[in-house]
Amino acid sequence: MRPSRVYHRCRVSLILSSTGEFMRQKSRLGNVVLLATCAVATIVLLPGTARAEGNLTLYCSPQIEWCQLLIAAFTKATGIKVAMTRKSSGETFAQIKAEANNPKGDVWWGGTGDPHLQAAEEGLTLEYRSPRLGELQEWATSQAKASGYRTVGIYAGALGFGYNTELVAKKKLPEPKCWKDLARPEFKGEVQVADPNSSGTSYTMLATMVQLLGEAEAFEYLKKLHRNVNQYTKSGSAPIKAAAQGETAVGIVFMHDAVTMAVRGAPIKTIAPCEGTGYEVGSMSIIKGARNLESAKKFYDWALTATAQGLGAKAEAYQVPSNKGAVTPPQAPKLGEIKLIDYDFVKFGSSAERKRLLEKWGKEVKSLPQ
Ligand code: S7P
Repeated sequence: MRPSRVYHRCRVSLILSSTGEFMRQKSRLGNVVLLATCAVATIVLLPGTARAEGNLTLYCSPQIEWCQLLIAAFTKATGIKVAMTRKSSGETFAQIKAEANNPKGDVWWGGTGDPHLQAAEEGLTLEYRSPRLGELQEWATSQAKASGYRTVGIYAGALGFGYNTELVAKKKLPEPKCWKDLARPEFKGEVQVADPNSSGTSYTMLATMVQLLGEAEAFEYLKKLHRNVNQYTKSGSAPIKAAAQGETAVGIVFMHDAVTMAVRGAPIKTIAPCEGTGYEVGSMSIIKGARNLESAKKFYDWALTATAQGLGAKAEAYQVPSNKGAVTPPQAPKLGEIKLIDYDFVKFGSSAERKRLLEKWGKEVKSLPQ
């Protein structure tokens, strides 16, 4: 079975945590074969009741809890066994590109839309028109049209930040409400954000600033912000997890990731920045050269259903689903009430622009002393 090739590179260390959703899933499924941890988590699920109906290798970019719930439900519905790896959006794009001559994944599910569009443009993903396209919101199908049907929107979410109210009060910091507040000298060492090379969240921030302020002013802002950043993380949601733990005052993340922390009881306030903000169209693509193409198409069609998209809330994932019939979780930030920019997905998801901005950020921002 192909996934075992993944396992031998990982040190098998534990069967994940003894708490929460995973254990509930474990008892529902009965038969969790193996969970290995290394840089990523990889799982093979063999539900007791379903007949083996094929295999699927899934590259998953959203929250691990959602990825796990999704594959368990898919296997239960179809009998198709899934080997899943969770990595951030930029990292998954880099992996698919590196594997282009010998593709190992079948479907890339979730993660910000820009690198999915870049993968489409670079011919790394396959054209597929799901019969379910008609059930989707216009913002999801326009992603499909823009890519020549090599990707499709599965959810949306606005960028923002969250802060630890207790830490901000304790340190007597002003309550941040705007992007410009995060660059103020009082916030030195108090802000955490991911590295845009690995993280789709952080690339969304970079592209948002360029669209909101114009490129020259955006880079001046990012240089000032750099002085306040205590760490550039690999994963986009890590900064808000750190804020929830009291390790940083502010985490720049998608607003729904901050909501998840608040729902779990952390003293996190979610902010839609006063100047306006960008957003993502989380996307899904079939990888060109997929070895399990039939399973890939079945997963793709299933993942667009209202039922599959309704699973997000159960995993405390509060993005807005793309199927018009799917219920938007009440906790999801209300996109209609947020000052959203008219994010140019075609431009900022293009190969040349993404490469150029990332290189420029590396040279002009990351390399500066703090
Ligand atoms: O945590 C959910 C989410 O914010 O993560 C996805 C993102 O690609 C993964 O994070 P990074 O690539 O930034 O590490 C988003 O698409 C999704 O909404």
